Amino acid sequence: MSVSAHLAGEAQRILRDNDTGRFIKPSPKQYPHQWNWDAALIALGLATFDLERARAEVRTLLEGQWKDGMVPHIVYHDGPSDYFPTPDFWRSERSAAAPSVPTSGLTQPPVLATAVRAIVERDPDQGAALTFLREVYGKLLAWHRWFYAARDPEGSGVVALIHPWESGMDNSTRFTGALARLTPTDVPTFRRRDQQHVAADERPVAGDYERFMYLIGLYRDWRWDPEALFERAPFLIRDAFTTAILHRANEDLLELATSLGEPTEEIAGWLARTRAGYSALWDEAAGLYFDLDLRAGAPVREDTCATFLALYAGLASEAQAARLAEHLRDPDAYAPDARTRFYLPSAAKSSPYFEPRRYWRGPVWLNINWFLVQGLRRYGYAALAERVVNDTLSLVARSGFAEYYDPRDGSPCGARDFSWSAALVLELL
Ligand code: 9WN
Repeated sequence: MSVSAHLAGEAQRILRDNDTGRFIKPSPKQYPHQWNWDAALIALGLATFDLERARAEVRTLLEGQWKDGMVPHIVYHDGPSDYFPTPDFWRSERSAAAPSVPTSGLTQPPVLATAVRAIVERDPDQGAALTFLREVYGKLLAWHRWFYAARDPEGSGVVALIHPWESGMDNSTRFTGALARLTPTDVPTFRRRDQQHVAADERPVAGDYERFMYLIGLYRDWRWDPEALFERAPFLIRDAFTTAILHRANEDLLELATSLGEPTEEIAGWLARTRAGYSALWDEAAGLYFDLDLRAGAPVREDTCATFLALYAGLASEAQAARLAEHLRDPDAYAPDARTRFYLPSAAKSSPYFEPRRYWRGPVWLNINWFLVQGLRRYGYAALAERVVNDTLSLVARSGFAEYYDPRDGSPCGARDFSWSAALVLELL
């Protein structure tokens, strides 16, 4: 059997093993509920071999959609487990917009419309594909509308996060400054459960967790009301990463609208708004995109993998793309050298905060590699894209489908048999 056939078989097995019957868990033990961008990435992978299962994953995630359009970051279909926070920590029911199934009160990067487009386009039965699309289209549109209304009420074109978890890159070095400025008071009592399955030095530090819980405590007291959150959240960052994913998802949504004969003006308006606003994040001297910390009133001058998502979204000019590609080839920043052997460290090696095994502060994540490959191909950097594909496949071949990897030696970190690692390898093969 070829290496590719073996990897594909293993990847499919992991997705099947993590399938609860209703949704696919991100990993066997560490994450027993349905997560938002995990479900979208998993659906993309499923769409390579089981379209019906891919459609089911999308439908199940959308069961958690709030009445105001938000698709939450965790859906607790089966109630509490040994994962913390449990539903009673979120108290989503304090919002009149919450659905009947318990959920978190935050959202996550909106990859879903991109996955739906792949599911629709790959279906040889276009009649069935359009029936599915009609079922979910309005829900995707409502979610994107919510993003612009709730997280960009000022119309800047760049959506803001109220919690690091919304980025999916929880303890990224780009949040270190904003988290350090918080003074957690009246933190609800909590006990971390994440270190029961994963080594403590591969997880966020105690100070970060305390701040994650402090923010949740505040927001549930404000009944998860989007207006209050945008006005009062002590953590409010206009995020280059989520905005790039949203922009790309809007390109896909526009295509889907066209195939249904639905109006496209509103989506075209969002695309124009983000295209205009995103350029304000570019720092010409650094040659990088930086988030904007609205509470500090200053750019977040941290060099992380988030900067490359502008390629995935087509938001960079040719000249900006060339600067980003140059940066990718710089061994002091991201390129493999004596210190690291694999693309793409999640934070630049030059960052004082770089930690090669600690979660989003240095390890390689396969979803980020997948976004990067799409972006490099989009701008014609084929050789660099192939290098990232090769690194991704060698990581998996040597260390299995881990949640993340140490970029120095490729050893596995975090959870094992991780669903999106499996799904995206299927996409890349
Ligand atoms: C909090 C499920 C999720 C991913 C995130 C990743 C991690 C959760 C946690 O796991 O976050 O949402 O408990 O650490 O950071 O990107 O969606 O795989």
